Amino acid sequence: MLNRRKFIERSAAAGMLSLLPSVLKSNTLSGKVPVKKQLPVIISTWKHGIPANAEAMKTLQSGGKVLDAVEKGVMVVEADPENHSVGIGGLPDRDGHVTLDASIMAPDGNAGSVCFLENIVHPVSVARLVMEKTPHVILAGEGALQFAVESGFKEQNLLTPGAEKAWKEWLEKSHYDPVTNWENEPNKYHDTIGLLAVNENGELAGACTTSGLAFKLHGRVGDSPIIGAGLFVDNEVGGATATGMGELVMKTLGSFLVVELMRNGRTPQQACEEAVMRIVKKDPENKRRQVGYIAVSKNGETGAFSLQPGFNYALHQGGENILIDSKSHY
Ligand code: SD4
Repeated sequence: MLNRRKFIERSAAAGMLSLLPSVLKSNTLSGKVPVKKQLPVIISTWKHGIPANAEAMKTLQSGGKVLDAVEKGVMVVEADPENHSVGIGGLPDRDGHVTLDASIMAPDGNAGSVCFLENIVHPVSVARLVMEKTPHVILAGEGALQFAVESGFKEQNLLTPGAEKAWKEWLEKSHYDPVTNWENEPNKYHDTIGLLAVNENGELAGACTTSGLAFKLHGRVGDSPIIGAGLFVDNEVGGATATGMGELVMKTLGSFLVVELMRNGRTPQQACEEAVMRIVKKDPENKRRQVGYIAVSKNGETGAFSLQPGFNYALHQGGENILIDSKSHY
């Protein structure tokens, strides 16, 4: 646990360290996790990040753009029907609708997203088209679906038998209380995927995609499609993405906060910790909920931090693609 005193000590130490040349700063808050500054790097949330990272790295290595890499990486998870929190197979809202949120950001600062979108397996690709082919940033619901279909996406029922069964079981009690770390239950290792990539030239992109909170109210939109909340990338600085209870992330505009803290000299690790501490300070819900951030700087340094234990992330760097347990506040 990072108590207040330790946090203040660390922050003070970090303040002094900011006076040092960056090469000396690399081991500040990393704990057991080795801090590398090596490009290219791909980092993503949860265990499903491992295959997503592999696809993203393959895309980079075969000459793809960093934007292609983040899109292709998260598409692996969107297409997996066994994953009950992203794309097809996602758990529905309480009325039985699978409604998807996704966003994407490019190195030039451009951004696109969709929210409350039904019947499309790859919302991230629709988000990319919103970014590239329209003057807008977000399309929602029926309008997003209309745009997707007109752009050539096929409609498909996303409610798999497994997800429908889970929903019907939930309906028996209809008690709504988002569970912390349910993604870590056996055979349910999944949650929102947020993925950030920096290519060999230091160009950054990010993507985030989810079916949101299981059994949410119909019409609920989470943090993932809100630029600055669930995802933010600034090619001059770095990127950040969030997972967990989106309401806490939105109220603190968490990913933007992480990137701004990095802009002001924090390492990715320090920035993630400070953004989590902002939630601890501002939101009484924090004790019962999970939020996790991951971040990467332009030079390839990474960080992660969560409210509760149990959050993990996948890091592909220096020829290894590994799952790492995040440090947490509690
Ligand atoms: C949301 N942040 O919709 C997403 C869901 C998530 O752990 O990541 N849950 O709030």
